[in-house]
Amino acid sequence: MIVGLGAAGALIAVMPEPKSPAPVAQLPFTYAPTTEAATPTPAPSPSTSPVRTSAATRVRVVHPPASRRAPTSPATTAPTSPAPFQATFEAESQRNVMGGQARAMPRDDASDGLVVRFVGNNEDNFLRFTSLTVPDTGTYNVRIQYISGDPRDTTILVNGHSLGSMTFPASPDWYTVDTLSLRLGLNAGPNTIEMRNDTDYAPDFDRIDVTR
Ligand SMILES: [Ca+2]
Repeated sequence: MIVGLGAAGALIAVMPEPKSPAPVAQLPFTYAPTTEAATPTPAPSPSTSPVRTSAATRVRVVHPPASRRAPTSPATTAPTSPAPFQATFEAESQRNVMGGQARAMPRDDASDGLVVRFVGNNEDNFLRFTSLTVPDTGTYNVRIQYISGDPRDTTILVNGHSLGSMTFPASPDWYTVDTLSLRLGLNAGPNTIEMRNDTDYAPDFDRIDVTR
């Protein structure tokens, strides 16, 4: 396997075979499946406090100290870290490409009540997110929500570059969403992420959350 970051920051990975033993451990990104079908936790706001539940319930607004407020001076140079970013991309979006038998179907537990099923088992049956737009070239947290009653392999291609095959662990059942998190290099502007398995079925895909 050859892995590296291209000039534009896109993660480049070359895997020779679609199914190799323990493929996940060989991949150059964080692999952190969780069992929660959670909605991304919004960043805490420094300007509010939790609602008090005393007899007289009220909301107290706390303003940050002057030193933490946004500077009023236009003299800003060399930011120390990129601005936080968060976006959600539904698998069933009409902007995506669902090849062959892949199609959107209802699942109560899924985001917006829909997942894309029947991805894989043939080279024609794939799902391609076409508009994962990010503000800057760099590395992002990419969390994939999916449903798969048994462990299933999927080959992921980022902007046409294959990351090789990885195994999505089994979700609790065929109706409950699970997540798999990766760290991927993306380019400023729209990116494509494609899910496929030419020889066996892949999971049902719900959505992708991209954060920084
Ligand atoms: Ca969905």
